[in-house]
Amino acid sequence: MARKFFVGGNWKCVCQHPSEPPSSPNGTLDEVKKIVSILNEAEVPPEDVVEVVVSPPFVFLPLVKSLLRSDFSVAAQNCWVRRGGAFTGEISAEMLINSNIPWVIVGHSERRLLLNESNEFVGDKVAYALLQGLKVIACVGETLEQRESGSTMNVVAAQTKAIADRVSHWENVVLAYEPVWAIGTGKVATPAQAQEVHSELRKWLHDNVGPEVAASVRIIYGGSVNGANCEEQAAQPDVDGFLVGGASLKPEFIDIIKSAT
Ligand code: G2H
Repeated sequence: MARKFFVGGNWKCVCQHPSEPPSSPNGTLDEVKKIVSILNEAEVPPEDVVEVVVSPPFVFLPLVKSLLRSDFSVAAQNCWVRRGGAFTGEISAEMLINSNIPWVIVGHSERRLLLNESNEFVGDKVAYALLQGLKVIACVGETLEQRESGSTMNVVAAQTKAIADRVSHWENVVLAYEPVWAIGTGKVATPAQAQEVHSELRKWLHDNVGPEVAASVRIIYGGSVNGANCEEQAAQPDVDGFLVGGASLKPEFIDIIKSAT
């Protein structure tokens, strides 16, 4: 079953102190507009070949959505785990839907590790977001310590199981395998390392969810993807695209999108 290549740009929260020279241009309105105009002018493969979704910080989401070319889409970087209410600082799935934001990233390792989001909490969030009609980029991945102790697949399977236990329809889920040791470090997983985990994860889905889901769910790779390493990664049979952080703010994001072909 053909899986459409997926490229996500995770702009994170890279605001810098004004006294520092800018290295990541997503901190101000002007910089955001500049990134969008570069994307809008780029020549990329058509929508039926690659799905492109960018994820700016919440405050820029409506602006980016209004300015962005119509063949690209937008994602929030998080949402609240349940129905909205008295949860100061949170943004609910309902609000995203009401604002016509179609996608949300859930379970990024920065939230799992820094904000103590557990597998169960992430699973609940994925299920609730899907129920409200959002499409979800669900992130999984092991730390360096876990990889070195040989538990990569156990960790990734447990993270995926917490989602599978709560979700019965996978059409609107993209799984992002992001080894924590490769995130923002410049230390990208080798294509063989990525392929190994992606294929094991697909096998896990086959055995625990079903053959159709295993064949159709897109498993994308994230962690120091850039214009120079994307081609080789994209050539792996179980790598269905990328979730890109740092390089999604740079012109090389276009090269990463082009690696779909
Ligand atoms: C992993 C990735 C984007 P980067 O977090 O989700 O970031 O490409 O900067 O490693």
